[in-house]
Amino acid sequence: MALLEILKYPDPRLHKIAAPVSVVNGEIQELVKNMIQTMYAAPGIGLAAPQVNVLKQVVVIDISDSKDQLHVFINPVITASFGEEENEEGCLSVPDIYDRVRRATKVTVQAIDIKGNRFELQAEGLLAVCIQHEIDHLKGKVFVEYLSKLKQTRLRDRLKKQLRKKM
Ligand code: K1U
Ligand code: ZN
Repeated sequence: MALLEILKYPDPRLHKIAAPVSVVNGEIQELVKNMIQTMYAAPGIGLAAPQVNVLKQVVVIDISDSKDQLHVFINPVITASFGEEENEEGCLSVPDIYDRVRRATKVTVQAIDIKGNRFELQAEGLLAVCIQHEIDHLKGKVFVEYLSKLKQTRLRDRLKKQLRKKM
């Protein structure tokens, strides 16, 4: 297993669109294992393949404190959503930034698991928020894009300044 490098906003590669997985083979299973290890090590509660520069529709999520409620979603699609509420979100690609985002309260998601079997899951609370956040990553969308233009400009300027300091 290996720890993968997580791309940091405003890296333009975070805005590329991920392609569906055609077959769940050994290569995909290896990617999933590495993503799980990277998510737990970060630490985070979710990770989407484009965040580690792989343009495939693969997501891992574990919102539990005990790290024993892992979900793997390959080619996930939200087929139904209910309600709307605002919650605080963070992102491993935007370190140290947390802000409120309005999303559906409950979602139904269809996906393929690590063994290649199709499944459907109904989620609410933090799991529903995280599923929507990760599926956005597959579409090239980062949560800060829901914030006001002013906040986005300030954030980009701050991150660019930090990058310049590091060089
Ligand atoms: O996609 C990502 O970058 C992962 C992200 C998932 C997420 C968090 C909160 C709301 C929506 C989506 C994170 O994991 S950020 C880190 C985080 O939330 C966390 C880290 C350690 C312990 C508990 C939470
Ligand atoms: Zn994220």
